Amino acid sequence: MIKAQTVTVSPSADQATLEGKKTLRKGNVVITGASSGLGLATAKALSTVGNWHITMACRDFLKAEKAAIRVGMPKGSYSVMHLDLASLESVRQFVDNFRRSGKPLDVLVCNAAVYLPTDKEPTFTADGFELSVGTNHLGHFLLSRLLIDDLKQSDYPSKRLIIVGSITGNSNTVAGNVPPKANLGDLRGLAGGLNGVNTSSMIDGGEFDGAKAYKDSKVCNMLTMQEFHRRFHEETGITFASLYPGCIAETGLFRNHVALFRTLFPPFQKYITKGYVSEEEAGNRLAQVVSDPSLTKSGVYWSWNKNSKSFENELSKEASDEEKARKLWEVSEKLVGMA
Ligand code: LMG
Ligand code: NDP
Ligand code: PMR
Repeated sequence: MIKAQTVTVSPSADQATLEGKKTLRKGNVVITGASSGLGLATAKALSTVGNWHITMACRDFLKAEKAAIRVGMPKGSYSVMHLDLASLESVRQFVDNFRRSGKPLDVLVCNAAVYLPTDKEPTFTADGFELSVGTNHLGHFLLSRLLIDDLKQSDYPSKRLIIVGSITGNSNTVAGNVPPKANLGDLRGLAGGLNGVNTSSMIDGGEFDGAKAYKDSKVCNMLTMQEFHRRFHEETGITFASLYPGCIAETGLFRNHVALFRTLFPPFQKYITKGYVSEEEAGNRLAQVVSDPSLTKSGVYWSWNKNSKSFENELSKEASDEEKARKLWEVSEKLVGMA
């Protein structure tokens, strides 16, 4: 059994005031890919507030432990649990282990991702799905489909499921029009299992393109958030949200890109597009979506303006297509063994 920890918080920043209570137990948040970049910065931001316990769901246990210590997360504010999103078996094991920890689940953040822009040939997850869509979308899809039951059971006043999206998956922006553009087509490749053997490794059935596969996976993330909202929000009161945290041009996401890109990209974003944001600032933004009492609206894709103020952003036509979202849900359920 867990012992509920109570902390007194100032009424202005207190989610419990939503319920009219004076104290609130610690919130329990699971963040995937918290060993670097945005996930780590978010974990750090939440750990310093004091009223969160962060489960860092990471594929590299030691790297995550070291990272938490390096950024100064207080001991006791976090635990590291193994999760490899590129294996459905590992996702199921993580869910079992988390349940065994006895912690309630109050907020789940699907943050981890891989980006393979320079690969000429596809690589695959343990289950044979193309690696970027397999990790970024299908691994998270199974994780959140399973953990929705745990979120439902939590007695926390503001329960949330957050799936990180991006501007590059939205073709209603300049960034979303840099080729190769996201396009899920009629999902024929996904329906075939993305295995690159008897079907295409790309969702739309086309030739492998790592940069496109990443952008497609982000469209899947944003569609999944909305489909969750339609299926579960009214019944459960859970807040479903996605976001574009800004261009965090120096994270590990670009580790596989050519060296020239890694050198030019940060100054390009800082001085030309002005879309650049530091890891720390981006972490504060995602931490807001986790815990800010004013960000409880469900079905929303958050972005931030020049003054770092949040606003509800508009998604592209494809990233808000209800029919596609429903089809994506059904096909994904089959692929992860939930249908
Ligand atoms: C490709 O690689 C892969 O080949 C492809 O398969 C696919 O995966 C794709 O999107 C995924 O990526 C990327 C490759 C081409 O990028 C590079 O290797 C070059 C890095 C390009 C980085 C983007 C920013 C480019 C802007 C450069 C400006 C530098 C600014 C420094 C500012 C300092 C200010 C003090 O990627 C591309 O698609 C990019 C193609 C365009 C690159 C060339 C554009 C030149 C634009 C010129 C701008 C002029 C700016 C001059 C700056 C003066 C400032 C005073
Ligand atoms: P990072 O590469 O720094 O972080 C990605 C994290 O995902 C790492 O912790 C990585 O683990 C983890 N990860 C990768 N594969 C797996 C796996 N199979 N199982 C478990 N964890 C895995 O990139 P960012 O911080 O930039 O990316 C975080 C999120 O932000 C992504 O969803 C990305 O799409 C999104 N985003 C990023 C933007 C940017 O400009 N950087 C802009 C918009 C959105 P490990 O440390 O072991 O490698
Ligand atoms: Mg982009 C005009 C604004 C803008 C913004 C906010 C981004 C964000 N980008 C913008 C513009 C441009 N980019 C332009 C004009 C170009 C052509 C020079 C350009 C190029 C470019 C490349 C090659 N941009 C990129 C790449 C990548 O490899 C990154 C990518 O697509 O990753 C999938 C990327 C990004 N630009 C962004 C953001 C946020 C990314 C990366 C991350 C992501 O979506 O997760």
